[in-house]
Amino acid sequence: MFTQFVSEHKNDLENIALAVRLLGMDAVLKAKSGHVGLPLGGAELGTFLYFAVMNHDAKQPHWIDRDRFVLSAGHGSMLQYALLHLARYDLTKEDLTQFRQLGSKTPGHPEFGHTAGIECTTGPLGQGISNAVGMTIAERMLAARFNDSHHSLIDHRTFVIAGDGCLMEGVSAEACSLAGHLKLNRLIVLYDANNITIDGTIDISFSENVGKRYEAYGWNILNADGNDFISLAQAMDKANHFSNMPNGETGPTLIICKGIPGKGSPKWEGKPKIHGNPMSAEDVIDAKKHLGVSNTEPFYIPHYCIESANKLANICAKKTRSWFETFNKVTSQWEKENPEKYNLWKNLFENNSLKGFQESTLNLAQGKMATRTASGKALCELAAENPALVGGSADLAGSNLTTLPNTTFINAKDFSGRNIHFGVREHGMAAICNGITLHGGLRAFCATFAVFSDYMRPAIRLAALMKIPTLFILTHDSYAVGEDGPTHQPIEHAAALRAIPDLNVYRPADIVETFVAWENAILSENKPTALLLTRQDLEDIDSHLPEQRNKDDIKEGIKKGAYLLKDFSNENQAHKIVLIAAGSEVIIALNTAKLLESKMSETASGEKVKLSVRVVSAQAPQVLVENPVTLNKLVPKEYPIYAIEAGSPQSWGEIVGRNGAIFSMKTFGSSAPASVLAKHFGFTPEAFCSFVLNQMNLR
Ligand SMILES: Cc1ncc(C[n+]2csc(CCOP(=O)(O)OP(=O)(O)O)c2C)c(N)n1
Repeated sequence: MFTQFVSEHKNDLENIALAVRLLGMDAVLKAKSGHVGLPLGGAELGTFLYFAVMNHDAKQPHWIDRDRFVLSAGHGSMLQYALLHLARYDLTKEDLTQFRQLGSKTPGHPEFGHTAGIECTTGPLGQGISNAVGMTIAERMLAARFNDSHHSLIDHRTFVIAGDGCLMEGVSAEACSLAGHLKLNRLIVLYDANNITIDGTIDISFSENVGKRYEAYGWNILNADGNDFISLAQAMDKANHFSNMPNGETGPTLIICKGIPGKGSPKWEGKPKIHGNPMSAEDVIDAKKHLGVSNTEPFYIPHYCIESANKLANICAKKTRSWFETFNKVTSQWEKENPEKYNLWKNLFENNSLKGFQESTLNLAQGKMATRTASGKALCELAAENPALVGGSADLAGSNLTTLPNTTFINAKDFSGRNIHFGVREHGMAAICNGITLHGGLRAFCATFAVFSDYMRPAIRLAALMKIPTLFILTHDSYAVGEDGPTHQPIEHAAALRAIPDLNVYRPADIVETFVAWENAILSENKPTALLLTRQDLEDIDSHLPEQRNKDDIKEGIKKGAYLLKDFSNENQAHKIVLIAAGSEVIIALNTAKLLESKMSETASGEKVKLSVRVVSAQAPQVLVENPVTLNKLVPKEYPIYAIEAGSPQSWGEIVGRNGAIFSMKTFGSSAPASVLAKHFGFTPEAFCSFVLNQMNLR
């Protein structure tokens, strides 16, 4: 089918590839930076996908059943920008002239949410291809929910262009291994095997047989000449055959495309240096002449190239129209005969926001328990209301408490479940979950021990950068992991996560705070959330207060980062101080306040002093510092402020200022029972009390 199409339209495709090369060279030259290697060497790969293979429509860039395309080799962004422009997406020639300039639609690497037609932000190598695995999983899960023997409303492929760099990265190995295991035959990767990376030819560091490695993952391996449309089409016909097989029959496909780096530039063809930006203005003019274009004016595209692009883009758009005709027919039938499916479709695709808890559920959130247990309960409650929620853990489901009830784990043959076994692949898991969320229709959660968030960090960062609400559940959040020792006890992780812009990081102190954190996470539409949760049981804070907290205060508190748990006692003459804490240390702060208030303290000169203590619970100290009004109200500068957290101190400096101090951890943890470690590291009311008194020169 593709071979026939390409034979019929070979001239048009060649014209478009020519335009891609011209635009790529001009944009990189004008920007004086960027990567011209891919627009030159990969012009045929991109043109082939956008104009001969994919079902997509520039006028409907969010059409749910469009084929997804991921430029995993994001440094070659000008390849994609040129293709989007030629395919008539909302990207003008003027936009291309602004390549890499401030505020342009054509930033250095493709950015999701910024430029029409960009499915995900790429550039950190290996992430894009891993996102694509997630998109393919999402497609299969949605297909299992909506397709029947008569109609396939969800029926698309996910295509990737990846280079040597992407396939060297560990994250791609994790994700592609799972893709093979799940036999994701709708994933088709065009591997631009051009033998070069930045430092030279790949033989300096990369000598395995990539095809054999992917074959071992369970992929189909095909070969093609990356600069020859017919060769590409022949391979794609086979890949397409694989992708049409039923679930569980065959794996994804890797087409190893041997191409010539820098093709089109007589000076740079085949040279490793072409990866970056070596072409001078003269080199560009020479290349244009070599390509048969005598008008060397910057950004000039011959009219025949535009005509070819328009012609093939029109053919493409027709497929979208026919999908909508089927869609209208099928859904009006569902509306009458299958309201469950009809409502599910509406729920997943038309109501953008997910649902929070029923008020009554929040009231039931009571009792002593680990916040991971509270999280498990919250997740189950929310999953019952939100069919979009899907996900799992990196082989720690029993510890992270993330398995959804009343549903199954997906497997190669059956994607109707909502649980996913990611295996021990944290980085791949996080990137895959971003892909699931990016796909649309589903919201992914994933889980592991907090200490291993380091393994997921690049993907968590990208979720924040893309402003997508993927959920990261991170349990076992302190030294209180206990006997497993320092390798498993997070220290700097909370602070490191809080340092990521646009990531909601919540460290709840008990069951109610956990429920409220979960609700916020679910209602977030444009920020990912990381939940830091305890392994150990925590007291229900209400049981330590004279009266129950007001749920609205907690809800408001999470939005502003903190809320008041206990105010100063009314005693006149007392010295006022504020204690502030997050997570498992909140209860310590509360009990410390009681201790401090229960006795008279003494200055060095023997003067008696009475302390009056306010306690603030700060699930998100990084949010609190962004809300100066709340910060000043809850923790006024005029009082000494003492923070406590079983982790690195960095989150609290701005809050306590120079008049306060932070009780934290500056060493790794240790292997021992949690209760022993609590005493050893001083996370007890008695030790914190001594710390505070000491700081105030009191006894
Ligand atoms: C995680 C990560 N590490 C390093 C880089 C910097 N970098 C950008 S492109 C590149 C080489 C990529 O080689 P390849 O994928 O073969 O692309 P080609 O040279 O063929 O364009 C590197 C190391 C990056 N973008 N991401």
